[in-house]
Amino acid sequence: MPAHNILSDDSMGETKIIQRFAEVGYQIHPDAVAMIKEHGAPDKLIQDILASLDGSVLVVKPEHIKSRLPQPTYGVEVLDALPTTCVGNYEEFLGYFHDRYAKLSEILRRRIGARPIESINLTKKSREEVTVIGMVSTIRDTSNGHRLVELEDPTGMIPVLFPNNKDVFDPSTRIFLDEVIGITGSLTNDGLLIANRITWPDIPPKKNNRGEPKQNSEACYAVLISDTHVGSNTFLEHAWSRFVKWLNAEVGDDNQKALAKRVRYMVIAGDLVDGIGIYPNQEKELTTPDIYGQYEAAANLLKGVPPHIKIIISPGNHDAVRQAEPQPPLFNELTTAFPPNVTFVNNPSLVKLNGARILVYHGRSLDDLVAALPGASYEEPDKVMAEMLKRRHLAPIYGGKTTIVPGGTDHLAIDSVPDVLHCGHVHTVGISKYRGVTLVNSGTWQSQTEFQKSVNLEPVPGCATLLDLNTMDASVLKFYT
Ligand code: D5M
Ligand code: FE
Ligand code: ZN
Repeated sequence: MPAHNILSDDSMGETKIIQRFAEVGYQIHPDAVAMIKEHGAPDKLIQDILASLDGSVLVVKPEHIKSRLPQPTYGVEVLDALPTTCVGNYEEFLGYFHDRYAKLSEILRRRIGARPIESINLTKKSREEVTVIGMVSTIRDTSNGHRLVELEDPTGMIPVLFPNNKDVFDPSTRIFLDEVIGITGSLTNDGLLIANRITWPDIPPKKNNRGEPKQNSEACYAVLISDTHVGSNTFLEHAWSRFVKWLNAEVGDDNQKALAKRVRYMVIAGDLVDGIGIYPNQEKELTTPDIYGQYEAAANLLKGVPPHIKIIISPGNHDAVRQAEPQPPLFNELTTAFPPNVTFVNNPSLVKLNGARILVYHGRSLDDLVAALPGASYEEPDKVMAEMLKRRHLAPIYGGKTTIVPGGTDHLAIDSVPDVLHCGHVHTVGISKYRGVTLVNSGTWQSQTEFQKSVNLEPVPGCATLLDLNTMDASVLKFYT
């Protein structure tokens, strides 16, 4: 006799399920048992199935169960919104940094006990180990080779010394100005904190970041792409049309076709078009030298995607919206030709697809991070993306190539942990997991431009990333040979 599960009144064991059907004269296929077992309300489901069966049925099969389950709908939920206006004045800058501090210090505080800087300055007890959380306001090297960092919080400021004879943190990483960190160390009599340990806000170490159960248990995929650069003469039309054929299940073996039919979403992480006047002499490399024409061409390409696939488009630095981040969605006047299955969102944007939370960010800050982090490279963009999660910020370096709109809110702080972080911009492909979060840089559909050649950028074009929205596992599909 199976024990009754006191933790959940809804759960039902296999034996019980088989018994329920046997009592009324039916056998049941093991796959059908598994489907009932996984269901949230098995009792009601069984009643429903039994009521639907006619006398001709001997064995209850998965299709009998399926016919009683609600047909899944594949919606797009956009979880963020942008402020309507921003002047860029002093108060807004102040508000922006206050918000950054508030969000990131809260995340740190949940992980480590810490004291306000003011209380430390008042006590100035020597040799006691203390922890403070603050925003980095200055970084400099002292004449004898130590590193001196000033940390600020709303109560005050404290100088922190990183002795050059001690590895306080991994030498492959760096502290950036304006980031919020925790420092544990000992205080000297004159109020200097000698750092022993540094803590970044980071994300929880174990995979259990997914808050909600999957919405549909049937196989469901998203294709993640980026940087199509439509309008450029280096746009790879041939690779694109192979991709579209694949999505329409017109190519490949039966397995490939079955897989393609399970794709419900396409997410484009910016640089949909090549734009106008983005880099010197760009006009010589455009097939469509008109911005409206470029978006119209992009719309026509997307009309080839099966209409049941929901397409989410976030802008990038080549798109015709403001450059400073967060960028608003593409304006209506640019999007009239697009099919109805397209949703335009901000850059960055958090979208929920089939219960999975995808943080989409074009990735301008990757340029700043690659330049600043020792060992970082364009060949492994996903490794650099992990730094964003570690710092809980999409653009941890302020004042580089990435310009940020100083609205009162820091929209680039990663305040809730996504299931997937999807970027583009660097035109290379990288997939990995960081503490259970899937990192994807989805590459480009543009071959190397003259400009990229001059800066030694070797793109990885014609790839789409296939993301399983049940497991969050990602793999690369190649359409360019
Ligand atoms: O950016 C594609 C890639 O090219 C991205 O990694 C940045 C790099 N890039 C863009 N502009 C420059 C300059 N001026 N110097 C060096 N590298 C650059 P995209 O946004 O598609 O143009
Ligand atoms: Fe690009
Ligand atoms: Zn870009």
